[in-house]
Parts: sequence; structure tokens; C-alpha cells
Amino acid sequence: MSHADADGDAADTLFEKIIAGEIPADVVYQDASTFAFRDIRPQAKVHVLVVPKTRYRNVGELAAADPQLLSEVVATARKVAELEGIVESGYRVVFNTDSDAGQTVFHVHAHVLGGEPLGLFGA
Ligand code: D5M
Repeated sequence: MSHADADGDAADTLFEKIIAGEIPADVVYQDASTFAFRDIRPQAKVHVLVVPKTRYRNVGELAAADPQLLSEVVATARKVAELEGIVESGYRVVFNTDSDAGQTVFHVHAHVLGGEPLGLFGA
């Protein structure tokens, strides 16, 4: 059953299956509206994905439809940084959006990256 179809698309993405526990994941944190788990292909020592439990295709659609939920996703990114001990050293929050950005899973997700110095964008 699709429980997260705010974008009107019936087919579950990988991330709905992870949220539902149908595909295993290394869960870092969850609350009523958000879910955080480690990226399977980490690009930094800390690389956690934060998703809203309700699916929107990308961050722009989430912002337009439910700004409160976007705020909760960003608050969870900060919570993950606290749990991972990287608030003081700093971290990056990235929303890849559609094809030129390399978005591959069309359930909006924030990449939380840190735990080491990160390269500059475009370098
Ligand atoms: O990011 C999609 C991210 O999802 C990418 O960094 C790999 C990650 N991924 C793919 N499959 C899994 C599983 N099964 N567990 C955890 N992470 C996963 P994008 O911004 O769409 O390119």
C-alpha cells in the first residue's frame, strides 16, 4: 500500500519501503513526521539522509505544499548533526533536485554531510 502519495504518484519509491521497514536501513533518528538513515554510498564520514514520511518529489514541491514539514526536515537534519557530534565542526545539508543535480530517488531527501573537511562546490 502506498502510504505516502502526496505527489499523487501511486508507486512507492525506495524510501517509502525503507520507512515502512520493508528494506533494511541504518536508522539514525525518527519522529512523527521525519525519518533519518545512513546513506548506503557515503560521500563523507558522516552521510545521513533525512526524509519526510510523506512523499514530495523534491524540495521545491515540499516547500510549496507544506512549509511546516520542510522546517521539520531541516530541524531533523540539525538533530542528526547533534547525534553525530558534528554541530561544532560544521556540516552541509544538500537537496539534489532533478536531473542535472543527480537526483535519483524522487522522494525529497536532505543529505547531511560532515565529520571531516568537505570540498568546495565545483572544485
Ligand atoms: O540521493 C539518493 C541517495 O540514496 C544516494 O546517495 C544513495 C542513497 N541510497 C540508495 N539506496 C539506498 C539504500 N538502500 N539505503 C540507503 N541509502 C541509499 P540522490 O540525491 O537522489 O542522488
